[in-house]
Amino acid sequence: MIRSHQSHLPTKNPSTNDRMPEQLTLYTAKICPFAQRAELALEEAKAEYTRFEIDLQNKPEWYAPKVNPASKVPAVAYGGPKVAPDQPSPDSEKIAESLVLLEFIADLYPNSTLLPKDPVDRAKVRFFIDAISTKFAPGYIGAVLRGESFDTLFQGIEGIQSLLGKGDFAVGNSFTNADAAALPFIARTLVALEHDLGAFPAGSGSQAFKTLQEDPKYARFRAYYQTLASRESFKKTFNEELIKDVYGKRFTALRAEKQGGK
Ligand SMILES: N[C@@H](CCC(=O)N[C@@H](CS)C(=O)NCC(=O)O)C(=O)O
Repeated sequence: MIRSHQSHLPTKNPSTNDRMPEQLTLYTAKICPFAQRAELALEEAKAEYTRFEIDLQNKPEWYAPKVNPASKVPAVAYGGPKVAPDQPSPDSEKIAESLVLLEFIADLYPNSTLLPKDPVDRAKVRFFIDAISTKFAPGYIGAVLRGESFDTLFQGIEGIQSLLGKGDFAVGNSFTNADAAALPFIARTLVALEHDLGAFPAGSGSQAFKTLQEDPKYARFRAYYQTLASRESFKKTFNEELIKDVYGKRFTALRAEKQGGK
């Protein structure tokens, strides 16, 4: 049967008039900060979904042609018949890109706190996400993944701090998409620095971690991270041991190569 586009519109719950989400399969990978964004939003929205881990080192041959032509995680198959995740149906909608998915999940679950109702607060959520994309994430990529100066990372952290309001979260007193966009990058940065696992010279990660832990200048950032890290959604979607293991192997090999090349 050919499924018409119209039939992808969610049905409505007759008592509340809310849209009832259809089946949702998330293609994800524990190591990936972009993918964890979508997992956090789904958990916070208390969504029903099927999680499918993609091995990024050995991606299934059906993944790009049938789910995401860009061959990246996260991606979602939404609607259509309930099928095994490794046999995606052509009748489900395929949606990719972490920030698009955050908006999509908030749209599916309008009663969650992911996107506030107030237009100003919604703009603040989006502005915060923009700061993560343009300031914080480049700092993490530069310092941790490429071994560049820590300056951009510290500037990114100060940038985040300057946007935090009086509430415990990025915007107000509830977990929003701003937090979902930020947390995976902050968590990976802190694990990399604490365990001195990065493309930076040995010892400099630990030093940067000490500064972040002890300098009163970063107290607000520390409190913000504590609030987010204590969420059940985070505990369920973050595997610190795996991150340590993967970063450990990757950066120990890189340092050995650099030493050998001296
Ligand atoms: N802009 C994308 C980036 C997603 C991305 O780069 N994902 C990486 C893993 S963290 C990936 O799937 N890379 C493909 C690969 O490793 O082959 C998003 O926000 O979703």
